[in-house]
Amino acid sequence: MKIERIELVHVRLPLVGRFRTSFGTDTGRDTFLLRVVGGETEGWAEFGGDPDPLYCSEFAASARLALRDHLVPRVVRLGDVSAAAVGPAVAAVKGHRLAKAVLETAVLDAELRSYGMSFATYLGAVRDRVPAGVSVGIADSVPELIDDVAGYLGEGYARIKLKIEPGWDVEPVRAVRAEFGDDLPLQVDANTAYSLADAEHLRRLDEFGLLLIEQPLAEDDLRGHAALAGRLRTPICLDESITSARDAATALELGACRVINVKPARVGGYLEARRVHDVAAASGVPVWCGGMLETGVGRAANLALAALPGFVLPGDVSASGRYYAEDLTPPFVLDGGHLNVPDGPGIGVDVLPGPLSRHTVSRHDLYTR
Ligand code: OSB
Ligand code: MG
Repeated sequence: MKIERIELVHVRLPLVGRFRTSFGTDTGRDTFLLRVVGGETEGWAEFGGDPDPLYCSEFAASARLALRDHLVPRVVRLGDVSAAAVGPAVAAVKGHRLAKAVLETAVLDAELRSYGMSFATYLGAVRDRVPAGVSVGIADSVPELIDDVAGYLGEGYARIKLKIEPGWDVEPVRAVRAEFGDDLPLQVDANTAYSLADAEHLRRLDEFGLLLIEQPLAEDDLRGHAALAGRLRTPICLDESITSARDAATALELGACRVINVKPARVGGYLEARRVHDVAAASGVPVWCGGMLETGVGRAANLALAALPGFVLPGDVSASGRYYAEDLTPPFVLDGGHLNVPDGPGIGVDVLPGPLSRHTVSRHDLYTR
């Protein structure tokens, strides 16, 4: 494919409710879409980060610069561009995985649309629907949290993840267990808010039969996670720490985790995400698909990934309505606690012009031929 144009569309959508984590509170999603036009085809992808470097070091403005000055020129220079060639072309640029991911994904969408293949087929999906989990933010009080969880369970969500932080951990988990019972698939996510000195405190979570505790310690503390794993019965799952398939292999070798949250953006794209899946599967380690509050554009591709055989736990891939009153694509809706995996060409959904224009802040060309 010869690339004719790469356009960056800055979008901003209000969230239906605020989303609080140990690192901040979001009331909206402020990100950008990349549109790659080539020959007879075009592809879309969503940047999987935020305006602030609080979840990871990258942020929207850093990604725009990385794309404009370093990644797009290297890819366009290839002439005939394929998704498989994007990674090697940008490998000399250190880091900037979220920026690399959005570029590779947009090229992949364009490429797959040109020959009518879905992401699901391309990646090796083995399911046409996946169970939906939901990530529940920190609430102002335990009764409000119980209301939030009850609402999601009423909608049919198959698994609940509670965001935790010091001061909001044992009590909310105890209350959710007391209200909804021991059979509810339940897990927690700390987003790096603890230190190894909290090991005894975190051990108090063991009595609640959680599926896992996600990223309790700093992202670069694999040794600490391995030490903590020796003191907890609850399996440790890593999110922020895993930025590549090599990281995954290292973390498993060190005993730093027993489960991996795979986020395509965090590892540099869907091709590397599949390699993370393969590394975990080779060790019999379960993985699940994480989320970054994506619009339908990012969600569609995540659903295809979540349909791979090693994704044996429900992911943070929820219905559009959990995030947005109006999505940028036809909304993803729950069907018996599941979401259907798109089977149309590329990501399998189209960006809707009306919603896109209502939520667009600005558009810029990063490249025109
Ligand atoms: O740590 O998994 C996380 C959202 C933004 C940034 C980081 C995380 C999350 C979530 C929500 O937990 C996942 C989602 O529903 O998209
Ligand atoms: Mg997480």
